[in-house]
Amino acid sequence: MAEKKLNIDELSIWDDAKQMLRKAEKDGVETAWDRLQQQSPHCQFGESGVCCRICTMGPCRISKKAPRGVCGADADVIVARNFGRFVTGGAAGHSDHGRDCIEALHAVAHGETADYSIKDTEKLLRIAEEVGISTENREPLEVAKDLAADFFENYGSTKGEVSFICRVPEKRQKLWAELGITPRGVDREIAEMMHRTHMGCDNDAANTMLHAARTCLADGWAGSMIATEVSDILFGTPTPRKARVNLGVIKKDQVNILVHGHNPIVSEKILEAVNEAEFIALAKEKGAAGINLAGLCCTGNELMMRQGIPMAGNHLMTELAIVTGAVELIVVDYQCIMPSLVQVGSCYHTKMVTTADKARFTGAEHIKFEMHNGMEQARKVVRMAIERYGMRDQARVEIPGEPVDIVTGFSNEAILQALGGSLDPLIEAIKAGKIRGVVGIVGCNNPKYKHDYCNVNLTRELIKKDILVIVTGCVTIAAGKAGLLVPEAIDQAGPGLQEICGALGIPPVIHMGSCVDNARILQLCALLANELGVDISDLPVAASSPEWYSEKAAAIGTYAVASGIYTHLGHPPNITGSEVVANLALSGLDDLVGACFLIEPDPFKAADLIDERIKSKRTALGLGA
Ligand code: SF4
Ligand code: MSK
Repeated sequence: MAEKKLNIDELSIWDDAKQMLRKAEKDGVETAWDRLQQQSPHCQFGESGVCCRICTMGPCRISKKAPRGVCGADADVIVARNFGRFVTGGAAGHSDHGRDCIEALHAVAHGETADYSIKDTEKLLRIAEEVGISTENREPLEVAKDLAADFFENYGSTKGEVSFICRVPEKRQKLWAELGITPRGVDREIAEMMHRTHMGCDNDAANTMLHAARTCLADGWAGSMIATEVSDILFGTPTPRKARVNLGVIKKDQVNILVHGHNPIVSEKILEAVNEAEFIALAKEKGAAGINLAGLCCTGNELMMRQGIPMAGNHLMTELAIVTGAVELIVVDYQCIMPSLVQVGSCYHTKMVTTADKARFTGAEHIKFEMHNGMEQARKVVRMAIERYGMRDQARVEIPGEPVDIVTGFSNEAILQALGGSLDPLIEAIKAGKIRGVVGIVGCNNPKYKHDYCNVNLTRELIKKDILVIVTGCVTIAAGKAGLLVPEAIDQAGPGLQEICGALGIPPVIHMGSCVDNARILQLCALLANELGVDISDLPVAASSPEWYSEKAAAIGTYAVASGIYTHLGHPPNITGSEVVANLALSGLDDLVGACFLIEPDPFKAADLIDERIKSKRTALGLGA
């Protein structure tokens, strides 16, 4: 346990979190906040990015006294290399998730699985046509074979450019070509970044940073975009629906199963299994009123967007969900799953089950999900959860609060439908200044911040300024708990946004999905730019990740900037040790790609600065500020 007692009231803005933090303290459970205290203060060399561990002549740390590593690399080279590898980790995570989705599509198309199928044939055919695959007089499964093959090729190096380059506005395509950052293939850019950052290879910081941008563009416009589109094809394109959020969705009298991670390939099967009559009967036989499935983080977002399954919490709520003492089993796929969940689970009766060979946790039970056995494995998981219900100590159960209602499911297709089939009403509202701009707030939690303080306050401030907010990833739960994801939240918006969202019956904060689904926002920006005949960087739009923590969030920020979207982060990546890299990120990129990063920890100041940027873009387009 931490040496100094934590001031729990300072750790989160939420009552459910604070109540569970008090219970964790009482139950002797260590959380991320305790461990942050143990890890503080952080190493300054690491934090500023000037620690290099790339070869065994080092590790080297750059300081005034020792301005170069053993090989002669200076702070600029070391910081750029570290940043390049950092975002490459994120691009690899999203994109490998995308590859798993293609494998599922391939298996369905080739008849290798009875457990998965194509749920949105119209989208399959539409996407196939979009990337140049003929659909005329062809069976959907034949088209699916070709689409899977095309998407697999997006990972190699033979295509020359990724398939969804066809969505990118022409001006942007030309700019990328001039800069040499057109994404060619996911694996190619990732491998090249690892090559460039080997000792004695790319020793020009700006050049390394440009390849970092290219690698992230391969994530945004290929890996993530493919993950999103294939998930829609396999599991259905989201449409608006109601759902509920916060720890109150966990049920005292039911078998509680939490899904955590990112890929719907596992969580969709778990959902099917919990609805099977045999298991509901078994749960009742064991004394439970039923089986309750709830989500965490992004696989929760995926299930909520498509199926309306409730969300128990975001990144920093994952340990606290187990602290309720009412969770029988947590089943995970990959990414953002704290290793500590095994230990927290062992303080109660909570079993952790892993499903992917690439994400195993010591102490968890491994039930490997493959294309041919998804349903069989899901049934094993659900049966295991039911069997554990009898092990629950009801005296230790404490479930805080009542769930909050939200509306979810805003895919681009759903938005277009809400607008009557064309973007014109949105464009007219932007031109008239009723919607002054659009900001995508994405991403995570980080215990270095008061949990969700920045996420919620930035969202509130922007809608007050008539800026439509789109949320994805863990910010979604924050916005939902704050009551911002329901149509009634227009009361908190400016008059223009109130009028437009009120007329459409939609919330002023729109939920668009998980962290890979930021690709939906890229596509929406491209559609708007194409419609207006401008580049993405000309639009009154911005992105933000106020409480980010992950490599993936940094990759998202980088592909947003390289796509022309001004991007706010609450704190910088580990780049402050190099003036060259920091200046490039904070201003230099604006000259190169028409957008850059803004770093501002205060959500109120950040809202003003984003507003300034939106004003300048509106003015340049000849619109009123
Ligand atoms: Fe040190 Fe250079 Fe090796 Fe990095 S690559 S550890 S700076 S010698
Ligand atoms: S899960 S990357 S904490 S959004 Fe996608 Fe949440 Fe950030 Fe992970």
